[in-house]
Amino acid sequence: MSSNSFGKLFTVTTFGESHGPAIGCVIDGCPPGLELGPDEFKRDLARRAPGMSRYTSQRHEADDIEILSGVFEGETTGTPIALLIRNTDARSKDYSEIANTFRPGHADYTYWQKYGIRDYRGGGRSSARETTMRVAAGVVAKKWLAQKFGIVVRGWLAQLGPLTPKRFDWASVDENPFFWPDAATVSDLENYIDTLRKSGDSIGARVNVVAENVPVGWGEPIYGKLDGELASALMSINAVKGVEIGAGFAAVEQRGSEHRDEITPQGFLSNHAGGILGGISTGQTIIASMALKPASSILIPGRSVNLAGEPTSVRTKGRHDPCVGIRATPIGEAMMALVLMDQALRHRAQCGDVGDVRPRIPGKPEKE
Ligand code: EPS
Repeated sequence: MSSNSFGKLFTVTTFGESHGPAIGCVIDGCPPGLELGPDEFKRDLARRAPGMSRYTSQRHEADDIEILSGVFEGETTGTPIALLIRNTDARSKDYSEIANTFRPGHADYTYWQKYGIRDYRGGGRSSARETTMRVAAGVVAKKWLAQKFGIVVRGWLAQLGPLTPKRFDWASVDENPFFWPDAATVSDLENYIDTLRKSGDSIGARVNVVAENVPVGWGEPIYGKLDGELASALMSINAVKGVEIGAGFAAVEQRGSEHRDEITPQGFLSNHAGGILGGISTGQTIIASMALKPASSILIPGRSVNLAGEPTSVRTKGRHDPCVGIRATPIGEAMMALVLMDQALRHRAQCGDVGDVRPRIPGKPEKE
């Protein structure tokens, strides 16, 4: 009932609070024999971590993974993999002023109403700190998907407030702290965030995530559709307010003759479907996009009420992100990988004996 677990055959349960002693997860259902060591988590955890550039929260977490179980002599054993990260840089006094009130636009209010008790330190369980463990679990899923199928899951920042990239180059994405695909306009983002930070405000963003080389056939109609589970997984990321698959909301203005992806023996001619038809992967690139709201922890005072329901004004001090979208790319990738890993195992369980059905249309070439 409490919904801290995710997946059906490859399940991930996360636990912990932002200012508690540690955060962690338990991954169950991972196939045995996958080589795994603590160092493999470092890259993705560092890509997501706060304090890695001056454009994000200045909390400095080591994010060192301890593997507590499920790995023996460097390989997964098929038993639950428990991962732990100790919190090392929580500064709870920043939150003393909001202990008795609610940040407008934050989960402070709804957690309080639902549970009748709230860990206000760093937002407790509602903090984006929890996404660290999604990224950690995603490392395992990404590795298995890459080894088994050559699947590559990767993403980029597609919009920051009013700014959009003018060019697209995968090489640039890894070379700046924004995951921005256009090296020539990175300085626009830097200037924008510097000015925004001085004003004490925050801004929204769009992050795109793709999975290449996904085989045809993954996804379970009707209630386990691949796009349905992907949308749910991406929407479960803190601050996400919208998810699109393929053409997404642009489909509203498209004609059927334009939206449909025509098929030739050489491949599909377009990919408005985002690589999913009827909830099942087509073999094309899976394309998802998510909208992240501007964070509510800002220095500009806003009206709220205190625990007694009396009017008050809230201004959030501390080490906050002016744009949570800047750090969201690895989180989106992780959620995409977790959904795919779970669906891959489920497909193997039910349909592993089906074999090749003709005609099989190559995923490429396609225009995306
Ligand atoms: C967060 C608020 C900040 C961020 C935190 C997410 O927490 P604090 O005020 O304790 O510094 O630093 O991000 C992380 C700690 C992290 O690992 O991503 C929030 O309200 O979501």
